[in-house]
Amino acid sequence: MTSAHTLVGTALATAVLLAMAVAVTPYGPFAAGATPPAAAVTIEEFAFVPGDLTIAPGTTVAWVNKDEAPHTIITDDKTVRSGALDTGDAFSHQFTTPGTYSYHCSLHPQMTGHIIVQ
Ligand SMILES: [Cu+2]
Repeated sequence: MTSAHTLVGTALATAVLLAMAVAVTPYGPFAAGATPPAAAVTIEEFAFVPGDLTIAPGTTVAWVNKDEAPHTIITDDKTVRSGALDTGDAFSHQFTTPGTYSYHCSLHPQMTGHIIVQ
């Protein structure tokens, strides 16, 4: 009977729609808008890219080393410092206080960058 098939089809469609509605409903700590802002700096060819990065307070910046050589991230005031990052390694830091943070690589002091929090 075609009417039975239609009924099953409608029930399936309703179930799918319900599942989708549940999937997009904000819930708990993963509610929409609660995802902390993030930004990335890549390290390549002995340079930070981008060299100057402007972010909003609360943003977590992740540096990823794409060079063959190890690199570090250290702010000039030494309040933020990573260990040596090998190829593919990452280091993250959340910046909460507005200001301009100058940093460099301790292994290659000519490598410099700025995180501008505003
Ligand atoms: Cu370096």
